[in-house]
Amino acid sequence: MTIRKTALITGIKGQDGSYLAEFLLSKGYIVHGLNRKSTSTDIKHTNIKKRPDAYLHQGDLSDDKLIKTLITEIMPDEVYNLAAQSHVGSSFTCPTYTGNITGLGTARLLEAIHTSGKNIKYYQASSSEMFGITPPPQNELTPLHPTSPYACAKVYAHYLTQNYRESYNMFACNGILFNHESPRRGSDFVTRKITQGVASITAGKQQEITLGNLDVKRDWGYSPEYIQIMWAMLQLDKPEDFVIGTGESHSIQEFVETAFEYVDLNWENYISCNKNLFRPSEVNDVIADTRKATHLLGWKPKITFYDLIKIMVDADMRKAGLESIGDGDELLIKHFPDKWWLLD
Ligand code: GDR
Repeated sequence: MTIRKTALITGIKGQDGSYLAEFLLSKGYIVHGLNRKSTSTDIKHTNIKKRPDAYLHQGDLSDDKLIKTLITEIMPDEVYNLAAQSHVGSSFTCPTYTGNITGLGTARLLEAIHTSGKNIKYYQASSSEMFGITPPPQNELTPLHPTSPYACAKVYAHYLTQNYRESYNMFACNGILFNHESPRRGSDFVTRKITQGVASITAGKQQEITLGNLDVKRDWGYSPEYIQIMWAMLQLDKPEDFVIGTGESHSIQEFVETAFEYVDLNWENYISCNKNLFRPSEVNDVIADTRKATHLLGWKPKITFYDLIKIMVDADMRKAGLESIGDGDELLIKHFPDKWWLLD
């Protein structure tokens, strides 16, 4: 008889958390998830809730007692720490909250795991934001130079994960993930704000999209691919840190141009810029150097920048009550015939 594994996912209602839950359930895991009351993303997590092997717990990473209780009562085999105050722009207006959840929340989890006495494998959602102004390409050895309270909190969590690994021989990995998006991305992140706006403009329900800095560049991939590599890291023989991305960057303007082109509109008629949406300091460009992940994990992303935009626009067209253009859905079926998540 095979023994079923149990996983605890913090941030289970977020984009990555919901995909990861579905992925682990499809692999036969029992999944516990922590989610905070106010999660605002429009995730259809009902598919998680309805599953007999999935359990949702309400609360957040500021609650020491809850974290300890969850770890000691569930005694999971694997913990995926995906919860965070994850909006970089907002971290400038709520730095202490960001530090408490994104930084100290990690300390609470690691300590609860350490004192549980069980060999629990731990995945920490580290971020390309930690590289800040250090020029691309960036890999596991690139110096960190964070440029936001969010990134500073992530740097603390990143080093603490390494520290618990080295001090207590814990199986703890940092996945330094570059931007990864999907139709489940919250609409306060730039990609979804654009694709939702494009669909809404096409439906005649919106006149324009107001954005901040269009010149900055990001290395954007597709979230369902990224959560599978989180799991793969915890299946290795020894814990390591990995950079995960696509290896190419594009500007916000290129994203805008491509999304409008897909629905046959000229972006210049629909975009306005507002300086108030600029951040006090920026990460100008990031490009993942993923040679280590390719070598040790077989990492090779299938969905390109252009595919990602098609998938996201198509999903938002459907949500706006329109016919999707079509290529996006075809791409998903082609690349993921054994698709374990629902089409959004
Ligand atoms: P990011 O994602 O900060 O890279 O962090 P986001 O989509 O918020 O911003 C990307 C870039 O777009 C510029 N931008 C705008 N951003 C938003 N949100 N809204 C706008 O209107 C807008 N206009 C321009 C931003 O200035 C920025 O440069 C994401 C998060 O998921 C983090 O939690 C994660 O760690 C990193 O990706 C990797």
